Amino acid sequence: MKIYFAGSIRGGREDRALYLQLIQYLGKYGQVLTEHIGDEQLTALGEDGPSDQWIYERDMQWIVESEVLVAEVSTPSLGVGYEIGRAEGMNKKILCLYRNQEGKRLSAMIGGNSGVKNQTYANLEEAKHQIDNFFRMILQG
Ligand code: 6IA
Repeated sequence: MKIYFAGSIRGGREDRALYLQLIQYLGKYGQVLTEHIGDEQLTALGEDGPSDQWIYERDMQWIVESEVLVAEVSTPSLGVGYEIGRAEGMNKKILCLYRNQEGKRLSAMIGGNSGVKNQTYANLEEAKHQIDNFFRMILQG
């Protein structure tokens, strides 16, 4: 199964170590196309490498190919929100993982959206548990 993992890049890289751990865990269920999102070297500027147009086209193609999109949505990111909306339009199965943080609230466009599975978690173990539940649901059809 191809899995698209979405996590903030230019929205802020504070959670990159967590993204890496989630990506590694998702490997249990399939091929994660977007492993670079956990890359320690990738900064919020994303300054090196291919053009933005190239990145956009490749990422859209990967969403088309994926069966599932898992997004970590604790750090608000235009790109992640856009990917969720596009994936929803393609009828992909979508899990959004959100860590409750004092003084912050998840966008209503995600939190109020019945087209995605929203789950909150407090730590990595809980996030893994939510991932397991989500894939159990999918695999049971
Ligand atoms: O708005 P954001 O940058 O936070 O959006 C992050 C989301 O958009 C991620 O889930 C990615 O799938 C996608 N995305 C945004 N920028 C990149 C990117 N730039 N590389 C891959 N996916 C991206 C880095 C360029 C790199 C070669 C240095």
